[in-house]
Amino acid sequence: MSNDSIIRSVSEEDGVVALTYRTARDTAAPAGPAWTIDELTLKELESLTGYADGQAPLAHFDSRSAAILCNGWQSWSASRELLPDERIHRARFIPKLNIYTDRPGLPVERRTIVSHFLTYLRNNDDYLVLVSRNAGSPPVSFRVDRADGGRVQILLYAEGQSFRSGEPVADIRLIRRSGFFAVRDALKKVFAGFDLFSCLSFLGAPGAPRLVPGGYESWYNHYADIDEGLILADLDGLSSSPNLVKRYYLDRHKPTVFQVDDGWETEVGDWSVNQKRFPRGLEPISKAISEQGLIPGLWFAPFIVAKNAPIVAERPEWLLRSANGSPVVAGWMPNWGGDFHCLDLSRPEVQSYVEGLVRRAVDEWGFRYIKLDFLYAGMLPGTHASGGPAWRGYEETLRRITAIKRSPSGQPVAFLGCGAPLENSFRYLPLMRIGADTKEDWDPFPHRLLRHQGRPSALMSLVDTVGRCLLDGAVFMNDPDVVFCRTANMALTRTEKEAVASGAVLLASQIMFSDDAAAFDSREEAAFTDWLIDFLDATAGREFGVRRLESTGTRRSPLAFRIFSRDGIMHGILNLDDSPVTADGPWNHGAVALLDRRGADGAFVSRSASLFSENQ
Ligand code: 9PG
Repeated sequence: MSNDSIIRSVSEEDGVVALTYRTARDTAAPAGPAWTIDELTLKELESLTGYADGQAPLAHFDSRSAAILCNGWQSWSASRELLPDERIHRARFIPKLNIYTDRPGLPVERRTIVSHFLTYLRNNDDYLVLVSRNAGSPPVSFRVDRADGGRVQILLYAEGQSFRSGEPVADIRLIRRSGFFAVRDALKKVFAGFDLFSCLSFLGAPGAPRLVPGGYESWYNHYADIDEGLILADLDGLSSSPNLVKRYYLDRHKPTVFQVDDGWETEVGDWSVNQKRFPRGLEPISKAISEQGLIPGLWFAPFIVAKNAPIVAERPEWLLRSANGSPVVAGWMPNWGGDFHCLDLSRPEVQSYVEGLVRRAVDEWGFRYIKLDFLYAGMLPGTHASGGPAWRGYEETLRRITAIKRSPSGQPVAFLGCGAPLENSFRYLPLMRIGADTKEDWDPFPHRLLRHQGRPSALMSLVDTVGRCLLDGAVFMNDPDVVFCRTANMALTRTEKEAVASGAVLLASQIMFSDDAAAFDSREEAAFTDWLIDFLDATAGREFGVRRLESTGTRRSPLAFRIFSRDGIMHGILNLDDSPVTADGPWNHGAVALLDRRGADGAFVSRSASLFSENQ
């Protein structure tokens, strides 16, 4: 133990080791964003897992060569395994973009790997996992150092928090397992006590083996440029053309979401309805959606405030401020007037205000699926008026919002988290965006040049979908962001669209769609929609795992992955690399292709997905 104010105790259940930390005396978290409560060598971690299984000695982990998971702080922060020569970049030229993705005070580092909530070391199929079973405590970060045989520091973001003697501080679970599904099963067990998913069951088809919420959202085609006419036209379009939502959800009588995204509000921070765009308000919109048999959904970013929003002048004391009294900069968005700010969620009156916004949307406007976005801004450091650590106001606010469980007529309400710090959110927002925004373009300039992890990009979004796949169904119902079928306003090739759809269908849980269904293009779009529905049906009810493709001796390891079903019947390759990759697998031994994107040379083409089945 590196810290004498903290006591670690070790126990073991079902082959999972619990490292529980308590204070040895009354203790205040030190000033600053990171409190190191423990440091363990890889050797110590391995010997702790000697409890597990009690069987033949397990393979040793080599910190120099292992793949190590770097799980980003919030939904949009990059999440991927890193090989020894790999790292995650921070944004350059516009450093403010890093506010979106950094854990405050603990950005991604060059020398070590900083992973939040969850990390693992992986050698081939063997995993050594560390995860924080957070039941209401400071968020945990793992700083993993490959040097000197390997070392893991456990860091808390607890600034401002005081602990009584003996109070729990952190509960870390250590899991050593062979195989993707064994790890996910262990995670499921660790988090089972929270009963995370029953509140979402109304979004799934009754009796279906898997919960696959889905439907339409307005962002990824019109972006913020929406109004009543356009939203109602998209709504009508859904039932009038043979689009994905109609054929896979509506025609099969599955619960279907229709979510209005950013653009309805007067201004970010002024959550009145934009009168120019929605002169009749939003009630007629939600009514029309409900009458078509869909679940009306609405976007909010309730913790952030644009500079010009009236609340800045009306309630200056509600803004979170830094030590010098100026409002904390919560991010930068040119369309919102540049820098924007955030609310001080430690104030009960701010909590009531935010809760009231959501209550109005549910009780008066009629929405039952609420996308809560830019949530990271609720955990920024600042001079919180009621004192205490940032996570506490954040959780209390989420608790109050998500206590809204029913509409006035008694129908259930669901929440989707987005841009959210994962660890302090899962107990409130089990339906969660787990990656950067996707885009109708693979990885466009100039954003790629900026190296912003959270840039809207089909590639970045897919990398995160892979990186967080282990959490899907264990801690979150993962929302991978939308799939695209359309051909208008589309820079993705057919093969790239297949890769986007395969990531969503096989490696995550929600299937949303933003296409303009009224403009359905009968030839190409119908062909793609046909393929996607066949693909959904062929893979339905199966659980899939993913693993980085082993290096083939090239200079650089390709950004490519093996995909495999739990029943061992389906195998494929997701090649996100810009070069083709070769790999051996059942496709070389008679398996039937569901999707085959091998070139004439037998290599899997760049930016593609392929899937094969051994079921004749
Ligand atoms: C609406 C959008 C959509 C989208 C959300 C969120 O890191 N960034 O710069 C960044 C900015 C915006 C953003 C995501 C990342 O988009 O994810 O689905 O709702 O807001 O404004």
